[in-house]
Amino acid sequence: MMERSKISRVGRKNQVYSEVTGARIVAGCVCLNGTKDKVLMITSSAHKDRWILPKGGVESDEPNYETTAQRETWEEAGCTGTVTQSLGVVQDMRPPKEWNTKFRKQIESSGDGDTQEIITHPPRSEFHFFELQVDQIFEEFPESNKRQRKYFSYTDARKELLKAKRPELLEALERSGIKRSYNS
Ligand code: 5FA
Repeated sequence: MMERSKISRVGRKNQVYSEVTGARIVAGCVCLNGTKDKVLMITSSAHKDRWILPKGGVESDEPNYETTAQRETWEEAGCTGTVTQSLGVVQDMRPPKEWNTKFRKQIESSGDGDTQEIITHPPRSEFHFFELQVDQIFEEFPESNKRQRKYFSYTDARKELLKAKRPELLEALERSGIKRSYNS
């Protein structure tokens, strides 16, 4: 039984980072309704008009990513349920903040066709996603006065994640078993 705390864990003190790439390790859930044709989304706290999926930083005292994913889903979306499958890892591959516009343009135009120079960078974050079948939705939860929450069809969720420029969250949704309707 998952413990439903009254407040969110805050701060980055116990945040876990990848030993290999230095990426911040994050876990979250694709929360599906009973008929698997809707996904529960929340608004981002940084951009209140953008809809995203519940997720957050893995902390060093947590036993596994599934526990973090369910904790974050409770704190941010106020729902509990059963994890039905792991959706693997998706990454935030935005270029590092230190790469200024001029440098990025140089990289994009580098290479003469034959010898394309490949310049890579590590991911900023790695997201471990799980599919969760929603059992219960609560009115009051730690971030209920900070976020909006709503169910979306696959088509509408896809639109929102494209609008929010979150390809990694869209990839997690695509890997889930959400039903895609043929006529929309
Ligand atoms: N962030 C912003 N844009 C991103 C992108 N396109 N790809 C990947 N990561 C991106 O912002 C949360 C964090 O995600 C920010 O630190 C930002 O650098 C990064 P958000 O995803 O818009 O969600 P939020 O504003 O609701 O943030 P919180 O839930 O409060 O924070 P976290 O998701 O970091 O989780 P936590 O604080 O609960 O551990």
